[in-house]
Amino acid sequence: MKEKLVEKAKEILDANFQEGGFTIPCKGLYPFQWKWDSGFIAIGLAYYNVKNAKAEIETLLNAQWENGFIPHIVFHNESDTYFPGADFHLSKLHPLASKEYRSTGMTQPPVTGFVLQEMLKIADDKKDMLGFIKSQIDKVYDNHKYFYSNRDINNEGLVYIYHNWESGTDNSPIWDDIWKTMNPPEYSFERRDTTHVDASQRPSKREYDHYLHIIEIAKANNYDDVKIAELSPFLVQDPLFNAMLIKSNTALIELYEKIGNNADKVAQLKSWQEKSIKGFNAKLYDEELGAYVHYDLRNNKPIRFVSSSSFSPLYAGIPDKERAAKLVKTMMDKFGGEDKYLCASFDPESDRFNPKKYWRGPVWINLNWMLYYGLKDYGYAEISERVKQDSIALIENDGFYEYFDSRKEIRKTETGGYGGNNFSWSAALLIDLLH
Ligand code: 2M8
Repeated sequence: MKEKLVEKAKEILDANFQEGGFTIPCKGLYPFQWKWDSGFIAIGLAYYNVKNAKAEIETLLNAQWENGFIPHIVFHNESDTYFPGADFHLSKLHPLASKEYRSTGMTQPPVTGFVLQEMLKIADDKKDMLGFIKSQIDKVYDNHKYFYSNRDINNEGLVYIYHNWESGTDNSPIWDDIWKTMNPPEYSFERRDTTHVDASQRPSKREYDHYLHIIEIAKANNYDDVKIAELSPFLVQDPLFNAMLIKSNTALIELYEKIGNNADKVAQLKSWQEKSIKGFNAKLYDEELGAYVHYDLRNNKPIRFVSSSSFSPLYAGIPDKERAAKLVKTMMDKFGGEDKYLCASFDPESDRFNPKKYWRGPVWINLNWMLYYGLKDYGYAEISERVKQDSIALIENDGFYEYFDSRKEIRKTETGGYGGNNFSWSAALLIDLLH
């Protein structure tokens, strides 16, 4: 069974790999290169196709802007199966945008640092992989420098995101209260996602109005970071995003130490890291909820909901042992019942939970993958093993879907896999989990 699943996963990754040297997340639905998808995909590829794994990362980093920014989507081709595309985002408005690649003017969680480290762990030929990393690592460092120089506006070691698409958890109920502070125009546009996937599993038209409106504001200001920080109605410190940055800092420090001769960069990374971990624990932990939460910088208040992002700091070594124990208890109490697969993307006890709709409740394999390793590192062998086995079972029973229903019993009458099928990061991370 294991061999068959891995074989199928490889077939999916191979079919989604494109001539331009990158992998689409899913045929039709997502026809370009996405930043954090690319990272997870490269991990899977590293097990059996080192050439493609390297190409994946190199292609993404080639689209980096002169200020170190790495965009969330790189529009390598002219596909019109996706909205909003290159002509809407207009990255060229920013003076330092890539001249060669069209992209969005927003980013996504900074996973590339820890992905490079994973690739080194996986590679048989360590010398060759370290050589590759040496050729790319400064770009990732520059990306971190971009974040700390432009997005830590209060100098507290925490960077902001200015759009829900930057979070990766696009329509999470976390953002609902922010939408209530906005009243965007009703744009007319042609959605493409709902031609590929059941509309009830995707964000609503009105939600898309909000998403587009934030971009219109950023575009009117040529994607200038200072202006965005001043004017964007959405300005959030996201625990998942910041945990990814911290995890990648650790990876960059260890990789630079292996490479040698980079004492200045190592010192800088260590200083960012110290401040970030301190700021993170001081500001984003909610004692009463026993979980990390988002902070709404625009409206100056914590967003007090528990989601799978709340537990992602385990993957980055952020909580101390005592706090980690509280996090695990919260996770198991709310998300961990025997009738459920771990780990729903949003609090199943909340009235905002929706088990079928995108980031409002379903299980996502990339978050599970992080939780598996995080829990394991903190010594929760049994629970981490359950996260792993649940992830495998979901894919085995339902298929290589984009997201999954956490409720076991619904499978008596229907399938529990939703969104796009033959989804690349579900395939790539399964290869890692089964290794
Ligand atoms: C989803 O997001 C895109 C926008 O970026 C969309 O809905 O059109 C999210 O799940 C995101 O995290 C992911 O990177 C992307 C591609 O898989 O799809």
